Amino acid sequence: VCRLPWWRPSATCKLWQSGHFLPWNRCQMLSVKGIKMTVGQEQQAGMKDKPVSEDLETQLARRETEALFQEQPETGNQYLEDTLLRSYLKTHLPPKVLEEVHQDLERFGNHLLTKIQPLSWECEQNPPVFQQYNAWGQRVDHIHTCSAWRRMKEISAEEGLIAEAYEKRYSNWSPLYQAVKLYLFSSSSGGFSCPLAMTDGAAKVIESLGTPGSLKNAFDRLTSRDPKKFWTSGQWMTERRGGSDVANGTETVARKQPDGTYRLYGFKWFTSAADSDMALTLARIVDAEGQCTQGSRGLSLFFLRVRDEEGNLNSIQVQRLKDKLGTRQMATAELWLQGARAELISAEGRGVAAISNMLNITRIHNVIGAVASMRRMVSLSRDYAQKRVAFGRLLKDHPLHMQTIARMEVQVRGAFLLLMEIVCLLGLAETNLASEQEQLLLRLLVPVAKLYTGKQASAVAVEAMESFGGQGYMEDTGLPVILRDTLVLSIWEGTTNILSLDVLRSLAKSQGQVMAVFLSTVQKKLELASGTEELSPAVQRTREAIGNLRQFMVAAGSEQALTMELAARDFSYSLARIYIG
Ligand code: UCC
Repeated sequence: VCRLPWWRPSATCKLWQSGHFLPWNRCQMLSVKGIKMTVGQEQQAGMKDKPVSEDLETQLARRETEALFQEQPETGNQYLEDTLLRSYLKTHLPPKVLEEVHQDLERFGNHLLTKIQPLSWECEQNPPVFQQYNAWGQRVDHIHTCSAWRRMKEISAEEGLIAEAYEKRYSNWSPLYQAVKLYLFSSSSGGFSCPLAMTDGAAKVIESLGTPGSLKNAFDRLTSRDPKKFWTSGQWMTERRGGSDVANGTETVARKQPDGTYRLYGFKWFTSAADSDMALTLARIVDAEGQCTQGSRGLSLFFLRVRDEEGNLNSIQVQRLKDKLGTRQMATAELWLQGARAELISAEGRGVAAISNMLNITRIHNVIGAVASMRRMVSLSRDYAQKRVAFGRLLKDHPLHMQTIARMEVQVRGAFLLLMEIVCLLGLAETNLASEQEQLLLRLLVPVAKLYTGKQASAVAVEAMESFGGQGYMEDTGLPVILRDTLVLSIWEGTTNILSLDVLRSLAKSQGQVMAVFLSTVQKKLELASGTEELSPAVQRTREAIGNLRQFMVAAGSEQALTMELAARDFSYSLARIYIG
């Protein structure tokens, strides 16, 4: 009752003073003036002259309404509840690894439920705030983040969400273990998955460069389990001309300094997790004549700290924070680089190739985020179906409703298995155990999975939202937050079309070898599946799809490049569906 802003226990309210609420029938015996008013009308009328009975009437009327409210859908320990995840780990991990990992994941699942999930909501409620000037007119450019967001950073270190992959405690299984933790964390991370993606990508780039001495400190911090040491990284690629055509869109220039470092000048138009400690970014090196090479060949990769030891910005000005549809928990900013001190970390002109290591990692994180958000939405939908009664039955007893949920469940499971395939391959590649074929397959499957699951996640999230009826559309259920955050997955880290073209790039660069590996891998899986009677219709359909794909490729071989470009998206979707199948 006290939650209602218009209800105040007044001096005249004897009932309140006595500490008793009368039952409904006794209430009716009191004054009945105004008793037919609705809650809304009463609000308008105000409370000043209301008789005692009116308060009670409203309370009780409201209680009756409350009795109509639905039970809230919930998830429990997401690790324990995820039967596919658990069976996957059981069938793939060596027993010793499984034992240790299982214990940690069960604990982590509880921690997510009790401690981390509430922080996630806090992050959503307290988005970052940008303060450009202090009270005395000095420019401070401070991005204020909430305590829950900062706690997420500590938790990420404590849980080893990045460290796990680099410590390689479980050899080639470490990246899979890391991915599973990130998958469980993702939907409860309050957007912190984004800085983690870029942090992992930056660590990967530094590792692939052989961790040069000058970057050792950064690498140790990115991969640290100590919250006091742990750094996150940004990935500043997008400039005002756009984010896909990096080769032509990058205007930032780098001027070499006498001490061998560089100073960067330019405008980074979309920098996610702008509160990060460091960043990797692209710029064009200016020669002695003040000229620089245009296009991709003019781009080099740089490392920079965002602030110095005293906390001052590294000759960077924050123009403003972006006003985004989703991922509002995370500060995305427009940044002016006004001579930011940076270190060249790629060969000159090899910036795009060097940062592609980062892109491939962040794209895998994108897949993790996509599968996680689908999992969360469908799990909530499933739970709700066991609680909500409509037309005299629980939703779960309505066949059409269950068919809808089952179809979503198939989507999630397929996407999950595709993700697991990728992180298994990544694990082999990271430990130098991957064959050339496995490396090629990984190169192909990353863009395929990113583009497919990014789109799939939005569709599944919308469908799942509908399964809650109007409630799904209500902000305070938290469901629209998941939907908004999911919508970005097909946009950032390469849009669907850009990634479809990346699929073609991988085909061209390997002279078709990636396709040969893809087809032989799928054939092997089909042979295994054909031993199971129940799977024969699925095997048959997948074989037909492969037949169509082969026919298309033969026909496209004699066509212009335009044909392949026009087909790139459908072609990539086919690869995803066949592999998932
Ligand atoms: O910055 C961002 C942060 C947002 C936060 C994200 C967090 C995600 C978290 C999710 C958690 C839930 S968003 C901005 C992201 N921007 C992009 O993704 C860029 C999209 N555009 C592309 O991907 C384009 O295709 C480009 C930039 C790669 C095209 O560049 P170029 O220079 O025109 O491409 P080239 O000339 O074809 O490639 C240059 C070299 C080639 O190597 P060489 O020279 O040896 O032949 C390519 O093979 O780079 C190589 N390369 C690659 N190698 C290009 N892409 C790849 C790749 N994916 N893998 C390996």
